[in-house]
Amino acid sequence: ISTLSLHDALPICLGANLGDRRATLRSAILALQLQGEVQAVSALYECAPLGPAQPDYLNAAVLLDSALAPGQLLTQLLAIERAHGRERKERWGVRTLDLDLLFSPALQLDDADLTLPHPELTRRAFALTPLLDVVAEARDPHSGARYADLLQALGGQGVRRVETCAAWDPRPVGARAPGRAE
Ligand code: A4P
Ligand code: MG
Repeated sequence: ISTLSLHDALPICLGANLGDRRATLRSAILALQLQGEVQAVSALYECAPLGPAQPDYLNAAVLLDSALAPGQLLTQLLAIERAHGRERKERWGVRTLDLDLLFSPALQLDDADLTLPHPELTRRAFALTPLLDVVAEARDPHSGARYADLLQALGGQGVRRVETCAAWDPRPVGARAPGRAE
């Protein structure tokens, strides 16, 4: 029954607020390309931090079509975080790289190590804004509400677009979906 859901493309949010943030996000996307097909890359956003006082984040999102099940993909995301110098100290604290699975259209999960949709997604403009770049019509699998409407209700939360996807997308030009360039 779950065969179909294994092959749904999954949106992933990327965040960095330590070190060369832009280089880290580019490098993370290249690493994600080894896990499947990166079908779309969002614009790049500079975002006020949520959580304890810390530097601003760069945030982005990608849509990854992978043969991995979400749990297996999460294991890979944690490995990519570690490869980029991620250390876990304080909840919601400063980080070189954070990779969060945002939701799966066909699957809701509440496991010890994986919750889908991401429990904070509907409260976070820094995740919803890039998400909508890569899946404009995305809906919350719980409520059916359009994420675009939820984002509008949140207000801006200090999210500023700093680069279009065409300007910073690290994938080779041939690998970019037609129509995505701005
Ligand atoms: N986990 C469960 N569900 C998921 C999921 N859907 N995606 C588990 C990814 N991970 C998931 O994560 C802790 C554990 O959550 C993982 O090992 C995984 O098994 P973490 O990133 O080490 O924990 P954390 O950062 O201490 O807490 P949390 O709640 O995961 O933080 P978030 O949600 O990652 O948020 N402000 C801005 N502007 N931009 C940001 O990107 N990021 C955070 C961190 C805070 N403030 C931010 C940003
Ligand atoms: Mg995380």
